[in-house]
Amino acid sequence: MKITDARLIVCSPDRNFVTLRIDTDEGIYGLGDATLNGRELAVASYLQEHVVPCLIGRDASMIEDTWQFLYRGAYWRRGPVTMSAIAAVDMALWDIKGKALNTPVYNLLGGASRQGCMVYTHANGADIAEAVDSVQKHLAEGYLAIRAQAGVPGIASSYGVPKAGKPYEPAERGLPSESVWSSERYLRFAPKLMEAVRASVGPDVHLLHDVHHRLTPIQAARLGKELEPHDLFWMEDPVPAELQEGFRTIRQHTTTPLAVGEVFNSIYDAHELIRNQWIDYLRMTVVHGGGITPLKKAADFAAFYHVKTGFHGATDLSPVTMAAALHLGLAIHNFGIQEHMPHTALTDEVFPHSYRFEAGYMHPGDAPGLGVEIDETLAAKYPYQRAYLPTARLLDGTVTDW
Ligand code: CS2
Ligand code: MG
Repeated sequence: MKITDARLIVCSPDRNFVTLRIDTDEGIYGLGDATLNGRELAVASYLQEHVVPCLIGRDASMIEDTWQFLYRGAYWRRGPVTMSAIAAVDMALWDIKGKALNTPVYNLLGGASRQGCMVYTHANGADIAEAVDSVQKHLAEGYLAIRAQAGVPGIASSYGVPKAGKPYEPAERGLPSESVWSSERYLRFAPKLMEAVRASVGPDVHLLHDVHHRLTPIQAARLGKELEPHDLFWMEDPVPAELQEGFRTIRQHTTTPLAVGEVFNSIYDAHELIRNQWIDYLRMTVVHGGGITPLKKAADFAAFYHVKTGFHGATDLSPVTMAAALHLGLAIHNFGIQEHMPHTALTDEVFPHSYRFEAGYMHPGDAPGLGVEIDETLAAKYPYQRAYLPTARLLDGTVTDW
């Protein structure tokens, strides 16, 4: 089965997405997600200018060989742009293989290991009361696991909390916005938030919280200890994770489970964290981690060290990545949980899909391949609009991590 064409579909139904379509001489095509929030056109250009010319004529059935060719053949390795581009090719080839064999991709990864993938969604509010209400709303929708975030007193706008009246969207059209951050004010507040949320839901609901890379290791150690009575499913991204060893400090002080990795693009970003059991959940995502092929390997490596998966699933990853994550999550043994920030209705209209939510779980469906399509006519009505992730500064103006 030869690749005859590969082309990019860049669109912006409520937010930007980059999709790769690969066509073959047997009339079967596959889709891959290449979306990198805030740097979408960098990946589109990498694919269009440097990868697509190498794909034409290649055997579409050779998924591993194509991945190795694109990874090692570039000479320059890793990084979110390169790995998102390789991921899009990888996802499309798995989609093609599933369609050619008339089976869903999870069947090619070992078959289902569970009935469905438990998911968590985002609850948030301008203050604790609003956040508690938001948690209750999502409980009523059937979620068994919920992430809680709230506005921090004394900080104008906090991570994970939408601007008044808008759905939360981690990308803003126009140039990067600047917000102010104070870890001190946050550290005084976060335990109160999680105490109130736990009191409102009782002991059985899985609660998660995202620190979003903002603390030092010892601050994260303090927060983890103070959150222990509220029995979190995980505390996410406590510190920027370039220094994997920073997690040793956190681990020495707290039993609150730790999750990290949504910004990782290679197992080498996490292998010390996993080998030393400094984390409990690996958050790498199919699109930014290089595709299904390397994510399966990363999950298998993590399994040896009692580390489970918690694949990233924000709205800035397209429905193609959500589908791929669910196929992988359904098959691997050490699945932990899947993030589910539902896309907007318009995005779901542009990307019709077979995955479904039911009673706190998601299933990829049994359509051959990944089970996602793209309505190119509708997509063309929503052209790309430059958008950036927000940035942040401390109270004294020093740039910090958003
Ligand atoms: C967040 C993301 O979902 C999460 O855990 O960290 O929403 C993140 O802020 C965005 O994906 C950044 O593009
Ligand atoms: Mg996060």
